Amino acid sequence: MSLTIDRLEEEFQAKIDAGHNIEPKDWMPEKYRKTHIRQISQHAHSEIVGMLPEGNWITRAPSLRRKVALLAKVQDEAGHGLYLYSATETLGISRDELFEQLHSGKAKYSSIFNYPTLSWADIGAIGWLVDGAAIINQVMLTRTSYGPYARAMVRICKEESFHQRQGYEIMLTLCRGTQVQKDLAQDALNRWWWPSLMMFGPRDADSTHTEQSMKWKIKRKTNDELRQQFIDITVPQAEFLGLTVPDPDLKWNEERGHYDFGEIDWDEFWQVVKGNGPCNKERLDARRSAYENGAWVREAAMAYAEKQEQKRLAEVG
Ligand code: FAQ
Repeated sequence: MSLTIDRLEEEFQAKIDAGHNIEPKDWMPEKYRKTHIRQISQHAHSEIVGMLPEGNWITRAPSLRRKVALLAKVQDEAGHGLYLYSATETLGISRDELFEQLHSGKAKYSSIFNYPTLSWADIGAIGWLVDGAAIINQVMLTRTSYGPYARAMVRICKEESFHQRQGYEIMLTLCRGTQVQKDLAQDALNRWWWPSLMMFGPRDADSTHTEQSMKWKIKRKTNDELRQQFIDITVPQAEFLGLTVPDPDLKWNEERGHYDFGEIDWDEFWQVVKGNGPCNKERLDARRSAYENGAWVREAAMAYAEKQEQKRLAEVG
């Protein structure tokens, strides 16, 4: 038995090394399946929890144009959640189980969504920095080894790049506006910069899953590599806006060809991951109550689907 598993694992690894995708009905090691359930469902949860900080500003957007764009963006995040929950279900876990894991606090979602959105400029900063960080992480995931995840990521990345431009345009407008508007933009950058760097996860040296995930081509780049890539791209964008990145140690390193940057507050990161961030409780309460209040919609949809199926069966005879 163990010989057979060893052989299957060898063949599995060879398939990945040769650059082939793994599909739902293919044999896969149990750990590969579980790693994907963990990562894709955390990603799905992040998308739907991520709707909350931005949803907070829909009714207060400064113009109809901004309101329409923000509504569309938040709706896109719901769509991303749907694709990702569907991709997770191909691994043999039900939607109900996934929601139970989120609502009970067992499943994680991205630390970034546990911070509050205090001003309209935060909507600009989220689009620019949070979607910007998400794209850098997710472009890599369009080539991840699990087929349904990789395919979902292609469309998600296209939409995220539109979101990033939407955010940057808000920042640009504020920075070209009055001093008060520019101050709002700077304040938003000050509060969102470090949490955005934390989105990429712990340092490589402290990452539990990176080594195995790189071997299985779930991840194509490490947390630290992606974080550096994000900083190198984003610092010139901040300079173009005329804003100051809140890191006194940030400096271009000619020799490395990258920016050097200051120490991230890892204690804050782990506190937020463990549920002690500024908005963790509020976010989970909002998700739980949305789920409970939506029970009648799910029941009605299921009853309708059942009725349609009975009708179809009666017609077939
Ligand atoms: N927050 O060993 P690693 C978005 C956990 S979507 C919370 O390095 P891994 C769109 C990690 O789960 C944003 N927990 O883990 C949007 C693990 O704990 P576990 C979400 C974190 O998986 C924009 C432990 O730490 N994106 O923004 C975080 O190899 C605007 C050790 O870490 C994705 O989910 C964190 N930041 O690498 C929506 C992308 N980082 O599970 C609305 C897919 C780490 O053993 C508005 N995910 N942890 O208990 C990934 O690429 C990876 O899962 C990483 C973490 C890179 C996030």
